[in-house]
Amino acid sequence: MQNILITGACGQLGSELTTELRNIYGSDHVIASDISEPNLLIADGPFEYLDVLDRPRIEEIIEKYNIGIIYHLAAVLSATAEKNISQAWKLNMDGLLKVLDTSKEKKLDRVFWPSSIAVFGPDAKKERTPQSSACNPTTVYGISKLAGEQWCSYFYRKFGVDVRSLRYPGLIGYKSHPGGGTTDYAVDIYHKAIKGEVFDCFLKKDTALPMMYMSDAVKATINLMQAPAERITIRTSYNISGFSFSPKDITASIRSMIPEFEIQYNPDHRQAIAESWPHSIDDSPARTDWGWKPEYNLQSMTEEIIKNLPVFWNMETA
Ligand code: AKB
Repeated sequence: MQNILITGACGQLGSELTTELRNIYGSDHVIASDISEPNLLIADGPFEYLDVLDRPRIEEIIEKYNIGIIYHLAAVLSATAEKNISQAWKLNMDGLLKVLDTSKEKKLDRVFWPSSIAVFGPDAKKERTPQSSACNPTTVYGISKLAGEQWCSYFYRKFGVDVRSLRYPGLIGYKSHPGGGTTDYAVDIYHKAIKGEVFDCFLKKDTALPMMYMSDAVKATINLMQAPAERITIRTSYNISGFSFSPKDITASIRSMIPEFEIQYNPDHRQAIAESWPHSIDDSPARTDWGWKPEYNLQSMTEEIIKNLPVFWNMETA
């Protein structure tokens, strides 16, 4: 069997995707890699230190483990990217190019790379943004994701690299922590609410953004990667949608379970990033091509997180 390599496996998506892929294919077949120490979720299987800018090291790991599939997740997210433009560009672009070129040279079976709703800029349609709406991003992160999509399409057309991609909305989970995104508030808010603390929100109360519960994001990623190649008609990146909400909406959802929860609003530089993005996404091609359908909505996600986050904290400290 060919094995799977995940870069950026200690990140928010990487940790939960590694766990699920190990459930499906067996721990020994899924190699987690990152520049950070493995966290609790991914500590039960093979782990390699990997800086994705180090191409010889990527090749060494591919050979050592007979890697056939890469999930290349290592990236700098939107808010952090605005603070360090060149480092974000280098990691997001050079990292992707090294993975794509190595995949071509080593004739890997398949590659996954995450894009984002950040490819859309202020002139895209705001509601139910279609797959082909104007992509004129105004953030470094968005520019890197848009360029990355074109590189994926190029490597597919020119060299036949079977690279597949999703434009993730904000991802929300309780088992792992986000780092440096504009949608991160929607994870932190649950931590504060359960601890009984006031939440200081860096977005305005009516700023609606597309979001998705992490188990839906993991399911979408694996479904896309398992789909027969002939079902994949989009080789840049697929729109996918879960649900949309504003800080005001998530507050109401949390208050349905924790009525005393308090929030205050102090918008910062991330407000401008959020305002440049769509409010909601039309994901018709993903539904038609490979059967995408989310399971969670805002309320079912809130209920699951509020029930399980304290249990997870106990496991972390045990
Ligand atoms: C971010 O906020 O940067 C990410 C994203 C929407 O891609 N969560």
